[in-house]
Amino acid sequence: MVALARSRRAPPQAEQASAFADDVLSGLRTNPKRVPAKYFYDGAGSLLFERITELPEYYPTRCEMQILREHARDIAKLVPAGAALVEFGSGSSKKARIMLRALPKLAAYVPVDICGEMIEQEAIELRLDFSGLQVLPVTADITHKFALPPGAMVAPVRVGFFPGSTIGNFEPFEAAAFLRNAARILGSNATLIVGVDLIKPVDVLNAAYNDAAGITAKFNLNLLVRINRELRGTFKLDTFEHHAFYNRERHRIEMHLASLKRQKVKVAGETIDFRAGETIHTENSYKYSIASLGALARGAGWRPAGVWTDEREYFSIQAFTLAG
Ligand code: AVJ
Repeated sequence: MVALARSRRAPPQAEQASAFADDVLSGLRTNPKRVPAKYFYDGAGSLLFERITELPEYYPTRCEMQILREHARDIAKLVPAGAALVEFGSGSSKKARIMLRALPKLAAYVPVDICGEMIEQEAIELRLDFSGLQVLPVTADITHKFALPPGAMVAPVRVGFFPGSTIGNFEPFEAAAFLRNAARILGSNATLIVGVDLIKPVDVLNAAYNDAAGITAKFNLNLLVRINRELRGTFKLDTFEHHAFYNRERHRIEMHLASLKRQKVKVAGETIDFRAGETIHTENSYKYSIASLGALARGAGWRPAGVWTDEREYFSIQAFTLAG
């Protein structure tokens, strides 16, 4: 029986809370106003996102799961025996489970996520379902530097797994920085498997972020609920509206929260003024072509090693390798 290494400690609560406060306040002081999309994922936000993935209009998760299921054996060929699989922004680990079933010789699975509660709970279940696999969760913000646990460092090679088109939340220059950082963290001979949403007809994109059931709107507005609760915010939810649209020039879905009237809101004791119609930009979800992501990855030192898509070419799994 393999000893289960203890999970790494989350950063002190105070430190996390102040990063949230600093980022929200500085984002609300600027014009146009913005808050980083990573703050959607508190407990309630993570659950709302899970519901989004089941919506009829939200194709990405279903497409990606289908690609993974259909090509798991092929993709698994890029993961050597004894490797550690490091998942960036793992959330519920639903996609990793497909990979794990195809990877019986994996040494360790390292889910890294900003939502500690979620991955600690998942780790317990994964250990039951994959006996003999070391599950080493790391609570960390993947946009910051973080260390891998010793159990991942002793493996002869590390494979990064970054599904969900989370890379689309980054500005292209940030995505390039992330890819460079992933190369550094994973080390020589690493492989990186990335799930990326593709450019497609605008109607399909707009519908995916404006679902009829209003779950995406709830997910977006939950950011204000979180600010109210954690930062003594006074946002009135019925005075803000969910806006989501495809920006063709920049190949991205933008999500905003629009103030329905001129108003003042307090956050952490500070007064924030809103004009009628003024928005808080809460998310970008960039869409790539296979070629455009390939170019970005090459610029960050990675070599394309495989591409898999669904039949409509809505979504892609792209693999890259590092030389020496
Ligand atoms: C988790 C970043 C892939 O951009 O599609 C879903 C988040 N936002 N609906 C996306 C999201 C609104 C999602 N990602």
